[in-house]
Amino acid sequence: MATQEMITYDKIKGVHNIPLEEFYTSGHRTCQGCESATTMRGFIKAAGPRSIVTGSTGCMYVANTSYMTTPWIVPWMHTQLGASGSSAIGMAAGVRALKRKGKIKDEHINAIAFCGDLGGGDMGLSGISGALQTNYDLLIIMYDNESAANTDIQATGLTTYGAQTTFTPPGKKTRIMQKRWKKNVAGMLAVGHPTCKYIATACATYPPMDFLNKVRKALAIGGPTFIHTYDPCPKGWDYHPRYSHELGELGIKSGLYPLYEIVEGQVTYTYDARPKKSRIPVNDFLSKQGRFAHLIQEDIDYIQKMVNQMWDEWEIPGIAPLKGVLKSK
Ligand SMILES: Cc1ncc(C[n+]2csc(CCOP(=O)(O)OP(=O)(O)O)c2C)c(N)n1
Ligand code: SF4
Ligand SMILES: [Mg+2]
Repeated sequence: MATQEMITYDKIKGVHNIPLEEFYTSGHRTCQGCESATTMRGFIKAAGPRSIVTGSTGCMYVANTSYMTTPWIVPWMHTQLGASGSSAIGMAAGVRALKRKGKIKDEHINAIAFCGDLGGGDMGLSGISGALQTNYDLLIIMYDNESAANTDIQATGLTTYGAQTTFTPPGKKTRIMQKRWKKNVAGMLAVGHPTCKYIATACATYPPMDFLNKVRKALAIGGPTFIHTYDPCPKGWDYHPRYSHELGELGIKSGLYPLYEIVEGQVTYTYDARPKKSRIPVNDFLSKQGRFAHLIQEDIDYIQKMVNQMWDEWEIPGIAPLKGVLKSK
């Protein structure tokens, strides 16, 4: 059940349709080539000015609020590192109460909360789960740069296998310290939250317009919704800032980052990596980043094997890590 009048948006068909108005403007201090900043700029462009936003601690808080300045043009609040879910509920409940009491006009207001992969995917997972079980109109965006970037690139549950971080330095005795497979946050939330109206994964710049339209779709559907974005980070991933867009595209085309949306239990692949020929070798993605420079062929083969398994053997490829049902005994 929607909690306020629904909003409609036009589909953004090409670059000429992208709104010119900016609500995340200049004046931030993110690194050159920061894809998470593009995610911020994009989601609020797609959502428009009748939006309120909270963001949990991380690069997208610290670099965007230095020295008492901010690039946010819409009302924006900082929330505690693990609190994106609860702050989303608070915002949506506040909007509902103010309208009920006649204190604000009865018009649609978007409640959007964002969090990083550590803040949302690890620390704040329970709060997000709670938010997705409400009937509030809210959207949570988890921007995933695959590390606790703001505190100098520590591994999180979403860091790609094998990556060098300050928590997982490659050594002489142990070549690989990051031995966990990336946590499947969007898939986990999708299979466990029947109240959640829309779940998607996205990348700010690939395929063009896709992320913007996913944000619009989520907001138009209302209900609790969730989007996980894959955000190349030049500092943490160790590459020249000019290649951020290219790395996002390579991550998706290699099959490492499944791109899809789920509406009412129905999956649509935005980039269909199920056919083998649509997947490029994972090494085309890995070899362009310093964080994987220590990998040897054996490690690359292992990552390729795991990615192939995800697309060829999972019951719902790239989303639900089950391989089917065994005959009962
Ligand atoms: C409860 C709590 N623990 C630790 C910190 C220190 N801290 C601030 S930002 C951050 C990393 C956040 O990582 P992520 O959510 O992935 O966002 P990113 O920095 O990558 O943008 C940490 C550990 C904090 N602010 N609050
Ligand atoms: S460290 Fe990464 S996520 Fe943080 S501002 Fe720089 S590029 Fe963006
Ligand atoms: Mg992060």
